[in-house]
Amino acid sequence: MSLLDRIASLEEELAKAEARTADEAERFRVAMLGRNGAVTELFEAFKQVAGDEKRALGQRMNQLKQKAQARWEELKAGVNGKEEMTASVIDSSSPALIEPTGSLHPITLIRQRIIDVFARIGFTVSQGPEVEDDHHNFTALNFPPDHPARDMQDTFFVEGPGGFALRTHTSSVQVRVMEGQKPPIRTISPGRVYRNEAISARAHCMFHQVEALYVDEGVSFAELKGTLDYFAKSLFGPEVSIRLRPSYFPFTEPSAEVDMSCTICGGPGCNVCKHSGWVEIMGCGMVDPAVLANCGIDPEVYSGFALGMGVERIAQLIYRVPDLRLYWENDVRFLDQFTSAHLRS
Ligand code: 2NL
Repeated sequence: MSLLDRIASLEEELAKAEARTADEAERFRVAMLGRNGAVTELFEAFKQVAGDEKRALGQRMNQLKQKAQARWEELKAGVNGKEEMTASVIDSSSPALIEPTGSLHPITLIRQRIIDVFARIGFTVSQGPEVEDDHHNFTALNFPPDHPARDMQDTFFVEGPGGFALRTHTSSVQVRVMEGQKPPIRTISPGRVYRNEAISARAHCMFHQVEALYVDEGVSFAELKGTLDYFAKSLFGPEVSIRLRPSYFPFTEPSAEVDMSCTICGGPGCNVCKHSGWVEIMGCGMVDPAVLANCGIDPEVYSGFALGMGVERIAQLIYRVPDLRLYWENDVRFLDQFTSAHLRS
């Protein structure tokens, strides 16, 4: 048989070859491409061919070798597929795979905890528009016409007529509640608020606020203090205490900043409390009688307290978030820490 005929018959053999197991595929490789394999032997014979004939045959020889190799790869792949099929018997005793789950955002988690704490003492949740008019965001709240918060530098104004702006606090929602409802009023207003600030580790142009408002006959500062103490202990633990520092807001009189004993160091001082033992958690005060009157509530009959806090700030204290920008970068290494999957053991 000529070399050309032997090549052709081997190619036929290659095409017909089959393998049902890995052993059979390996036997094919040895029979064809092994040291004494048919293809290898043909190459030995090829060495004897005379020079000019060699060039013409060389290409066919190389094709044969490539075909043999390709066929071997095919047989191997087919075998692997089949072996996997027979091996995929379900092992009902093996532990279930826990699929990775998404998570609620830390701001969502803390906002819900704050809502729950107020819900237990009878506060409802109120919502309102994020684009507000001047009346609800400023005027009704006693902001004088020349107040700096009304400045372009502090507030995002919406282009066009009507003097609309992105609300700078959710007090605007509380104004809407008072305008539409008679006391007693017990409500909180969680929501996004906007301030025209440069973004840094401590400030953002958007943050989340929860305000609380209680209006009824005879509401006193003592009830405000009691509510603040209840709130701090519910959220941070029974060992925390609060203190008030006099402050100023246009819409409350008197007004105060609320500090809580530092939950990180417990008193002696650390970086978080700047070595004072106290951390600021919110602002509060008695609703200014002028604000009640602006909202159609008779200040001779009713009084009220209000408070407002930043959710990012509260979440920062609970989760020890070092930089506010982490909340909005959506880095899964940050977000993953709030999934419940890693809490399962
Ligand atoms: C803060 C301080 C505060 C209020 C919000 C309020 C609302 C009405 C009337 C009077 Cl309708 N007051 N809200 C009062 C005191 C402080 O927020 O630092 N927020 C992040």
